[in-house]
Amino acid sequence: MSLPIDHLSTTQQFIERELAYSAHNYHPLPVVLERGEGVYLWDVEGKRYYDFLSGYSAVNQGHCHPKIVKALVDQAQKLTLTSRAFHADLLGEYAEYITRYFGYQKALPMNSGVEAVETALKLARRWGYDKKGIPANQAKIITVEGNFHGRTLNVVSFSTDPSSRDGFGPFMPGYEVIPYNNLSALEAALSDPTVAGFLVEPIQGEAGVYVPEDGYLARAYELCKRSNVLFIGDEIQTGLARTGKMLACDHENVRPDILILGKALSGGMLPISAVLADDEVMLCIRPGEHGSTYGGNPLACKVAMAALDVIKAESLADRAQELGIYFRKQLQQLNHPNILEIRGKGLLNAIVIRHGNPDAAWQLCLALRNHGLLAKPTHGDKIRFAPPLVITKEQLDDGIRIISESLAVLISQ
Ligand code: IF1
Repeated sequence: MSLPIDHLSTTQQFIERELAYSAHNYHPLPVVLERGEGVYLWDVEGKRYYDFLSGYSAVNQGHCHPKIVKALVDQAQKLTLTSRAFHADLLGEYAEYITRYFGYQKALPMNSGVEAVETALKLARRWGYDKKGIPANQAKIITVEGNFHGRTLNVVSFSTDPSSRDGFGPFMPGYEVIPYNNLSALEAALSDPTVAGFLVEPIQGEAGVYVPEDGYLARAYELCKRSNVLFIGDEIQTGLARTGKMLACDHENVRPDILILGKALSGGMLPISAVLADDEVMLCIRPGEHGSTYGGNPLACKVAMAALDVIKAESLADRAQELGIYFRKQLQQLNHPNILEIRGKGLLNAIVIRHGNPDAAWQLCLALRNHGLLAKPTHGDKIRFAPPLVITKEQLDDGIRIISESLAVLISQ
């Protein structure tokens, strides 16, 4: 017999309602959040948590950053959307701002991350035909195992994760998937003259914060250049200071031919993504050939400029770099028998836990929640730790204390 709904806890009531009316395409941790500020989140029962997921790195600037909120509110009262059928005053200003910020000639604004990935892939194909001279409909893009670039049918066509892909066929042709962090596989794949682009995450997020060997990106870039192939960097998750540099590719002084940004480009306010490239690539797409109703809207332009401003004004890349080194060192020093591996760069980190029990990472995340810290398990045995970059050393120490206390839950298993 099911209890009447008012017998359930507040949290449970919210969860039941969501399950009743919202599609079941996620399995969230049982916590219902209603407020955020900086590194903190509060649930509907008033309990406070450290956010160690940061909306998958969308809130690098911290929740509800006052400067970004102000930009949002001010612009929302003035003009939000015109469509690209007309010019709007802020697009030029924003495009100038973001291209100077990252050192590219042109920007193409989109909304979600995966739309920017799609845009980059279309650009690479078009460049392949117009500039490289690949015969019609034969352009190929190289991608890597363990990739995550979003959820559209095209992008899941080259996913190697069965839960992203299975049951969604038929799939888009034109992709070759090679092992990640493997330069000889890349070199072999690049020998095909129909290859237009190489799409890669500088650090793989979904795969469990998988950091390639030092030199991989730099050498991969060189190999691409040698074969006249575009290096396409998906920095949607790794970019915008998360890994201790403005871009993760900066660690190896690689400048992607096509750079893809999203997530923290709005600091969590609304979906804003962008593709950056030089004219030789970007101007291959001409009027009418690509676009989006919301892409480049005035509200997004204003919010993105504020979000980028905060990253520089608060030196978030340097903070991530320093605190990341400190965080991994402190975790190492716990010397915990149930932590098998600690990896990451800047404040994009993960631990691999010993798992006699396939549910261990989930149970650890429940324990972390009980102790006041929210993190997300991936692939059963990995937990990602990626707090907002505005976190202070004291708050990070407190987080480490919670992690250390919560790990005790694994000993009893
Ligand atoms: C989900 C992961 C993170 C991304 C990279 C493109 C996109 C993403 C490198 C697409 C999105 C998300 C989306 C979210 C889970 C999540 C995720 F665990 F799946 F891998 F962050 F780590 N490129 N990542 O990481 O961007 O279209 O979503 O704006 O899909 O459940 P989007």
